Amino acid sequence: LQIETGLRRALERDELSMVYQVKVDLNTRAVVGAEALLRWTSAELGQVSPVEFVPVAEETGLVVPIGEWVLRAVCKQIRQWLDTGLPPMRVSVNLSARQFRDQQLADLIKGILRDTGVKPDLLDLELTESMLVENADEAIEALWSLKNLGITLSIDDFGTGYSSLSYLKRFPIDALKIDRSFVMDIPTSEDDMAITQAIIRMASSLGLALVAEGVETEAQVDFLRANGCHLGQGYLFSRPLDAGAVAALLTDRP
Ligand code: G
Ligand code: G
Ligand code: MN
Ligand code: NA
Repeated sequence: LQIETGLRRALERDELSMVYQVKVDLNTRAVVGAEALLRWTSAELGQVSPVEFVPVAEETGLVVPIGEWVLRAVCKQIRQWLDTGLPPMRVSVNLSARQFRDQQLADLIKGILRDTGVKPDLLDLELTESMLVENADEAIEALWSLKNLGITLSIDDFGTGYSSLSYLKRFPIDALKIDRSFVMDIPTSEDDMAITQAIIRMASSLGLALVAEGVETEAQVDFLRANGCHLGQGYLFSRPLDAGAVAALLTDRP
């Protein structure tokens, strides 16, 4: 209840902010994009993790105005990075199930892109498998309405849900993100390595880009590269950073 009450006021009190975690090319370590992650610093509760408040936002419907704030904040940030002369970088936004089911989502995003003057190919949306399998035909329609804007679509936490191969083929998606739970125990868990290899082969045969999540060690990088996964994200490369730190990171690199 405390979370709900606080969350209702979070927007007007300006308690929400975004941090960004980069995605890198595992071969060159060049930054190829970033994932936007929401942060809430509550006056009463202090830092609250999205793991705690996103489900509450989802249940109460607050995720709709909050999700709109996130999309706008991220596009404004992309605009600002471009205006300061940084090279264009695609940013991924995590979408909640409720936002995805909202018929107005595509129009909302179209308006935000127009208002901020951000080209659609600089925006990516991360969805989860469970959002897609529940009502596959409706999901495909919703995916196309987003895809037709010119943005890209990724499946987050891949491997933890129940996507069948045939569904994956029907969805107009661009990328999969291998869930951190499979990456974590490389190179000790034979099972996780086998699953990771299977996901890499599948993504490759479906022509999908692939990002490994939660990369923390060089041994994981070696395994992923050797098996054909060329993009990664994780604490080994960078923790989530505020917008200024991201700009510094991009500027520091030759
Ligand atoms: O790194 P972090 O603790 O921020 O992420 C925890 C979880 O919260 C992840 O599952 C992430 O996808 C989710 N999350 C982070 N930011 C957002 C957001 O803006 N919207 C939604 N719906 N989920 C988010
Ligand atoms: O569900 P989603 O993949 O969006 O979750 C992103 C979450 O994963 C965020 O909470 C982020 O801080 C966390 N995260 C990102 N990289 C790493 C990592 O290398 N190790 C661990 N343990 N968590 C990570
Ligand atoms: Mn994500
Ligand atoms: Na993820």
